[in-house]
Amino acid sequence: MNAVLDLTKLDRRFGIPNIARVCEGDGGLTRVDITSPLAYGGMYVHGAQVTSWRPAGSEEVLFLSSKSLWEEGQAIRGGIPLCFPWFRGKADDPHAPAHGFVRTRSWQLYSIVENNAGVAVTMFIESDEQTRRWWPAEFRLVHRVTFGSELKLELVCINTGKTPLHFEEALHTYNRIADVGTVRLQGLDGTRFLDNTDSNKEKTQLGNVTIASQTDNAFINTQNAVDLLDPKLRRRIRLQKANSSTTVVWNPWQEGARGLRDLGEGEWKQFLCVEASNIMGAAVTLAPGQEHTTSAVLSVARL
Ligand code: TA6
Repeated sequence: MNAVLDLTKLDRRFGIPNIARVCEGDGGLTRVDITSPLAYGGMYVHGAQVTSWRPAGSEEVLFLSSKSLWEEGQAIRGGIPLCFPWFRGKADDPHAPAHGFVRTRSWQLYSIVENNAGVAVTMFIESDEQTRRWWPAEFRLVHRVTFGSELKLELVCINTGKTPLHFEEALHTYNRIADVGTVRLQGLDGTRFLDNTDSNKEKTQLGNVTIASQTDNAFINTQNAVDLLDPKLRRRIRLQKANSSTTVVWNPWQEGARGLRDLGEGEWKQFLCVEASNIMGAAVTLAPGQEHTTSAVLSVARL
């Protein structure tokens, strides 16, 4: 009964009639649903994770696995997971959760505001005894997402401690596509990348990125916008970013998908992750009291 009461209280406090409501999502997890004239969308309090964005006149832009787990301690497979304060494994602790600990924690809902750009949902998480177990740092992390004709994501990290913070971060976006073997990614021609399928060897991208096998590339020293062209869905998904020096491109292909129990049969073909990030040599250092905002804007257009 308490859970229902809590949801009713949250919806009464934050909901906007016919525009935004706080409701029970998959697995009983709390979700904010957006139903505005500019866009429909969904964002879970679990991991402050966007799971859906459908601008008016378009189809769903984000991929969500049919086999995703919906429980504390597990990341939702799809949408836009937040990786913080490390990316992939933690260098000094093989037992630490992959991609950090914020995508598997409940955040706090701070505000839902309708503005000219759409509906802005803000959630935050702060350091506590759980986070200190993995990372002895004091921080506040704010995720502000504006659901409109574009999807704007802002991830703000504030160093609330007395010592410098050093962290990696990624907006791990799962773009929904028809068939990964037919798409191409424009905007990274000539860019250096670290190939995680080849011991992170440094290589140079020649022309568009196309996917014909397991791909896990961290493009470095790039602030470029990139266009994901999908001939079958006849659309282009554009990622523009700010204060992000790396762009990760990932698809597990068939062999990598075998190890993902939370991915439906054959669903590896239906997404390509393109991630605004600051990882490896581009990790961020913040002095006490300083803050850093990484932002990304997704937009779609017909091909
Ligand atoms: O972003 C690419 C990547 O780091 C890959 O190496 C792969 O591990 C992927 O993230 C998915 O990670 P996850 O922990 O969500 O299964």
